[in-house]
Amino acid sequence: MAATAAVPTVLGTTAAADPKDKTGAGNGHGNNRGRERHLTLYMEALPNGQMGYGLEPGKATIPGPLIELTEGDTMHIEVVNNLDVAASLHVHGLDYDIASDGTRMNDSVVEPGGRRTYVWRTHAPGRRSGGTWEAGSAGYWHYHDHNVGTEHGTGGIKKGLYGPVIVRRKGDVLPDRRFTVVFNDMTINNKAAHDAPTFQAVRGERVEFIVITHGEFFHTFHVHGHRWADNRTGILQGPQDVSRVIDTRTVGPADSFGFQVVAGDRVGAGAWMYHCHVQSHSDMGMAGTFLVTEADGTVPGGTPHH
Ligand SMILES: [Cu+2]
Repeated sequence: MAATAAVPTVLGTTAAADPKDKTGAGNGHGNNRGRERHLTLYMEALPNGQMGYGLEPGKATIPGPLIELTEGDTMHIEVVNNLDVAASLHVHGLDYDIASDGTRMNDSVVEPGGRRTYVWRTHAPGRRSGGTWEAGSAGYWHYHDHNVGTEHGTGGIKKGLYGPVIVRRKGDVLPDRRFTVVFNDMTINNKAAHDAPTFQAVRGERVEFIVITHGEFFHTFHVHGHRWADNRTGILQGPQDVSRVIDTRTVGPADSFGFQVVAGDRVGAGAWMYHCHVQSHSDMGMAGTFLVTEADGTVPGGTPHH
């Protein structure tokens, strides 16, 4: 059976929580007091000239660890640069001061051998003092280097310095499994063509995909046999929810989205393909397997072959 891709996860519910619950200072409207959390990320060289983020020295992965927060949380991330080039941590979608921008322009990169703490804040939806409605931070986001190669991190991203972020809203349904798919130029998660990761689940499990694109191209994420609502979570809120139900979505560079499905729902276990649906891209190897097994581990039709 194919090995399942494993990326470390920093869960909102367990890891790295600081019991000292603070007042939510800096969270804007203050009505959603989250936790102050702390994390260390190591930027490290990987084989074949690649680079990654990891939670421990020697444990870097591509993509980097999945960092999961709940609206209101503040995450303090101390980044240790074990690379031989200056690099950084830049996040999308969250709240941060300019000192946590992770850019050369704002003097917030980490020199080789150095450390720097970046602070990410999140907030719940609410009404501004002026009366306008403000969206919350909840969503499928991502982080990446913004310095290696060029001042935009073009080289760092290409080599694998990127990772997923999920911000939950209180009360969101939690998945049994989380899978990250990053279309990076013509690779999936920087894997060689025709060697895309296999994501494995048992029929009936609630599975979450987070899909991110980097690099030079637009892609269309598609998974066989499963469909989702094109809203924040992928789950319809009820019969009044008019979100489109889709099974393919276009993602351009730095775009990200995510959704939850029930593995094999109405279609059963099987080796279900997922792939970029730009035909030449899938033909060139941007395709992998969402392997849904029965509870006993078997797969109708057998395990995938190429
Ligand atoms: Cu593509």
